[in-house]
Amino acid sequence: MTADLHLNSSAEAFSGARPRWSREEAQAIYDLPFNDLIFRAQTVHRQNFDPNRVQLSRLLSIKTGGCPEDCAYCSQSARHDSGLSASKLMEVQRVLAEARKAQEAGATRYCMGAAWRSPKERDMDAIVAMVEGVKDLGMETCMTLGMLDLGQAQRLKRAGLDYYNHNIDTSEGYYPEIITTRTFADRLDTLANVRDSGIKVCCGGIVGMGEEKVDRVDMLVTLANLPEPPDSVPLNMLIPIEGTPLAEAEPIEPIEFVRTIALARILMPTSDVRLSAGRTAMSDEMQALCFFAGANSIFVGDTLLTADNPGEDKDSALFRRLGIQPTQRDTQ
Ligand code: SAM
Ligand code: DTB
Ligand code: SF4
Repeated sequence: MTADLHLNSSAEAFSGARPRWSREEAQAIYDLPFNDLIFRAQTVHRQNFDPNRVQLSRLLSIKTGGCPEDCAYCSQSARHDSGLSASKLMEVQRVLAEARKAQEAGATRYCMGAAWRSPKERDMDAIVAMVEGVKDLGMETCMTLGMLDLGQAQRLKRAGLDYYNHNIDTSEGYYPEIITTRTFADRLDTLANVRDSGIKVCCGGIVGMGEEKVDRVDMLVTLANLPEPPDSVPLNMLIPIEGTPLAEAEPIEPIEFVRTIALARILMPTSDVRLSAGRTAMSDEMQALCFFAGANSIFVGDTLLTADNPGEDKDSALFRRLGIQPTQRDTQ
């Protein structure tokens, strides 16, 4: 590793200690001949996971639309005209009824998302009740509510929250092209609050937003060099949404997406790597390659937060063809 590594924010995020990966090392892995890259990723994957098991998470939008942030990809920003109507925070009992259905369909983790810059104090009691209720069902709980301060993170931890999702979304260099209402450093602060409160970190990003290859590599190096690599790394392929600034973004070339998954697996050997948004636009063969490259988790169900997802019939047919079984997990 060389001194110029320290140009990368990931080095700073690593609190002055030696970063685990340099951009140069990561770039060299990303650029390997495809067969060498996938072989290496699959080897690392087998050292840490059952290669024929994939964990199932289910999402629910508990508060949709009307978000004050300006994330260029998002259907829920009040600044874009995506045609989505905004809703209030969902009733706790409705959330729990949806979680029960997801559990019956095989999901082991329930991830609740709100279109907020950050949670308001007046919403915390309901949020806490949702976490406690889903936990009582015996599912792992995850929330994604925007920025959190340490006190909010500690309160969610006390309620029994297992994971908090907060993505860096892209490289530090490309970030200002995508979001201007909160900084990359703000994101790292929230991740630190989540980590310091003892909640597991779920953090990843989006591929296919017009970024360069180097941005995909930098994003993964930042994640791998956090004080601890995220427990869960969702990798989303942009779902282009009409009315957003990225509606016409050039789709990512499938092999480039698979390379991104493989690099994530190699840089973060023990993290769950989730093949997240964008699966409706992927062929079965592309998804099979993503699993071969080390993805070991997906979102199930026919919607994500607001956008379409393949749904149970398609996913069980794909799993049958590939001989993949859903992971059974005990919650702690
Ligand atoms: N409002 C919260 C926040 O941004 O922190 C939580 C919800 S937000 C929708 C969660 C993540 O979903 C984003 O950070 C982004 O990575 C991903 N996402 C949102 N819209 C997407 C799209 N159109 N295509 C792919 N990924 C998307
Ligand atoms: C993540 O990285 N992907 C999920 C989850 N974290 C919250 C969200 C995907 C959202 C896709 C667009 C939508 O449904 O609106
Ligand atoms: Fe709001 Fe989250 Fe969408 Fe950004 S990604 S506009 S913060 S809901």
